[in-house]
Amino acid sequence: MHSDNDTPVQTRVQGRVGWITLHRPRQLNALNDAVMDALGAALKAFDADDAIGAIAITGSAKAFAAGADIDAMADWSYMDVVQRDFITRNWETIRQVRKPVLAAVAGYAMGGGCELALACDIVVAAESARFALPEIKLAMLPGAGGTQRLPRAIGKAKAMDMCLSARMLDAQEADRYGLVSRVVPDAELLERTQALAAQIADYSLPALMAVKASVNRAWEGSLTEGIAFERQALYARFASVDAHEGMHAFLEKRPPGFTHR
Ligand code: CO8
Repeated sequence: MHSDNDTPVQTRVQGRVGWITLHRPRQLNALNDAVMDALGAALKAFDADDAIGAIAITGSAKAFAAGADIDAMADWSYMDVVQRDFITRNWETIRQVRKPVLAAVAGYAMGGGCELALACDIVVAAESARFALPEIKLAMLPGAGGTQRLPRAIGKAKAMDMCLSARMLDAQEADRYGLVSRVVPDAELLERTQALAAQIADYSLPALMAVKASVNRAWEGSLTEGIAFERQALYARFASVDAHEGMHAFLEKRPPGFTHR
């Protein structure tokens, strides 16, 4: 019999989709080092696996993740945080994954849990999903990219409101503000995310990676730099057998047979 902490992250493969399920139910999937290490390892393994075309991260029906593990952090000193390389060691892994990463969010996505969703490429939210960056209540700050990604996602006015007042958004508000990609009924969350991930995983992988890298340029940099990056990514598509196959298949009114998936 395993305790919760023996399996803080569970993985499974469905078709070409690699699923990662956060599994610390008693702590609402609070993100401690064990969870983040296991999440980082699972992401790296799926990113390197030729049989996987897209990755999906989920939690439980009650919580995607309730944030960084407050119990673990409460007595850390500044030096503890610096020495364990608190953020870089795993949150940078999420940035380095080149395949599309989907978040399937039900229940609480708070603090680091909301930041984890923000770090994913597509967020599918169940009706029950709740998003907040409540770190201010702890005299902390959303330090896993939250103060940077949230304003980019929903604009400064809404982001300041969430970060300074700890305002919690329900799924419909999060959808309206652009924090999530789609809202689905709770009972359909995994099935709908699987269908979307499987659809994406069926496309040409180098094309998916090029699109992801280009959209991230828009997210991260200037328009001029982003346009230049996008142009090179587009030109590189013409060196790809899949792009020629995709266009010819359209002209010949048949499904494409991509070589690189
Ligand atoms: N850390 C540790 N334990 C937690 C956390 C957490 N973030 N959230 C919940 N738990 C534990 C509770 O202590 C409780 O444990 P116990 O049963 O032993 O008392 C158990 O989970 C169930 O929680 P509740 O009884 O509180 O459940 P409720 O349904 O009443 O409330 C809430 C659910 C609203 C989600 C509530 O638990 C809550 O407010 N949690 C804290 C949310 C929060 O403040 N998150 C931000 C944390 S700070 C942060 O994320 C910093 C990010 C920057 C660095 C990121 C690096 C990873």
